[in-house]
Amino acid sequence: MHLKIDPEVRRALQGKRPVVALESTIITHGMPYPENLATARSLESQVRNGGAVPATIAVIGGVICVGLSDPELEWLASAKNVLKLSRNDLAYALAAKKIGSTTVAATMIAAHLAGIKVFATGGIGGVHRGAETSFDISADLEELARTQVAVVCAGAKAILDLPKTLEYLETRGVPVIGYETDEFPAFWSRTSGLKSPLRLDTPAEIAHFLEVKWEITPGGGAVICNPVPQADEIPFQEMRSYIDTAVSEADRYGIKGKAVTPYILARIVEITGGRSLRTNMALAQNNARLAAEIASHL
Ligand code: PSU
Ligand code: MN
Repeated sequence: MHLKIDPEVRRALQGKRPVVALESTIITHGMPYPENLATARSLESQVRNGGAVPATIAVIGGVICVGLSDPELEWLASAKNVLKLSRNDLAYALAAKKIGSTTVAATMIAAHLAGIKVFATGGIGGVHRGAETSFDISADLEELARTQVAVVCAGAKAILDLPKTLEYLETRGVPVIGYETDEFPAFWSRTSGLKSPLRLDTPAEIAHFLEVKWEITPGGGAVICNPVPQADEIPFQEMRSYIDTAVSEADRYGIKGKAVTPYILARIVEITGGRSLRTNMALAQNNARLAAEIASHL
C-alpha cells in the first residue's frame, strides 16, 4: 500500500526477469543539476545495456515509488527541499506526504519490499572520521547487516574512515567482495591501501555467492566493490589532500548529521574543478552495468 511499483518493473519482477534498484539521494544531494539528471538517466541506460530493468526509488506523494518515469526523474533532479531519507525517517515522509530521496539504507528497504535483490549506487556511507567522538556512523551499515539486498558500489566514500568502516562491516557480518580486485576501492580511486576482505572475478560467481549467502545466513546484504575504471580514476594520494581540506572545513563550519556527506561531496567537486564529479558519474555508471549483469545471473 505504501509502494507504487512502476508497471514495467512489476512485469519484470512477476516474470522473474532481472531488475536493478537505483537510489535517488545521489541525484538530489550527491550531485549538482544538471549533471545529476544526466547521471540518473545514464544509470538507467547502463542497467538496460546490462540486460536488466532499472527501478530508481524515491518518495513522492506519500508513497515509495519503485521505478520513476523520465518526467519524474527530471522533476526530482531540480526539486528543492527534498528530504534525504534513511531508515529513521522513511515512514515519516510517507505519513506526512513529504518528497524524499532515498539513501542506500532507505533504497535497500524499498528494494526488499518490492522483491528486488540487486542495487547499484556510487559509494556506501560508513564510519565518519572522528566517529569516536561524533558517533557519526551511516545507517547504511546497519541496513547492510539486516536487509537482504546486494549493493554494488565503488567502495565506501573516501571521505570516511575506511579502516573503521571495514571493521564495522565485519563485526555486523556483512560480506565485502572486491570485483576483480584485491584492494578495497576508495570511490574516486581504485586503491585505498586496504585489502578487500573477499574477492570474486565474474558476475556469475557473485550471483552464485549471493544465493549461497542468503541460503545459509538470510537477512543481510552484501557489499560488492567495483573499482572506478582506470581512465576515470583520481589517484588516492592526490584525493587525500582534497578530502582533508573538505573534511576540515565541514568540521570548522559545524556541519553535522545528514548534511555532512552532501557538503563534503559538493566541496570536493569545487576543489577539483569538476573533475571529481566526472569520476563520480563514471563510477556510478560502471556499477549500474555490473549490477545488471549480477542480477541477470540470479
Ligand atoms: N554515493 C554517492 N553520492 C551520494 C551518496 C552515496 O556517490 O550522495 C549518498 C548515499 O545515498 C548514501 C548517503 O546512502 O550518501 C550516505 O549519507 P550519510 O553518510 O549521511 O549516511
Ligand atoms: Mn551520518
